[in-house]
Amino acid sequence: TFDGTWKVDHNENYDKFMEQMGISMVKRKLAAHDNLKITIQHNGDKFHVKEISTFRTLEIDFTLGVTFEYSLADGTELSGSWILEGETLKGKFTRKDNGKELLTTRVICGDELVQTYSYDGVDAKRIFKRG
Ligand code: MYR
Repeated sequence: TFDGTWKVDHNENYDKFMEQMGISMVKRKLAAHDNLKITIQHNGDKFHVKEISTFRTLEIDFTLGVTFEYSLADGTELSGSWILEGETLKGKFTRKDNGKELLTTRVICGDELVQTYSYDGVDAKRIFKRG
């Protein structure tokens, strides 16, 4: 289950991914150490995610398959939705400023939650441990 609190442990190719997203070097350096912690609770199709980082604290509610809005810490606005395919949460979001797609997945691997990101040909991962 995805439920519980997850703290980011390490990243793979996240700097390149953020660069592709157009994020400045200074912001990327900060974002690489954002101490992201997410708490996921879900009940059927309804998810509640609490996100805490050095940038902000916010709470997000979404329903699988239902489009919602989400803003990144730098203000970039996305619109999209999550679905569950087997054991994998698959998110398909679109940037409102340029129409490009950001794909993301969440999957539990052993005692880790692995989130993948894909944007404009660049893939990255953030690996979380229970916290
Ligand atoms: C959630 O389930 O946590 C809320 C919705 C997440 C939407 C997509 C997340 C993409 C985050 C990309 C980070 C990019 C930093 C450049």
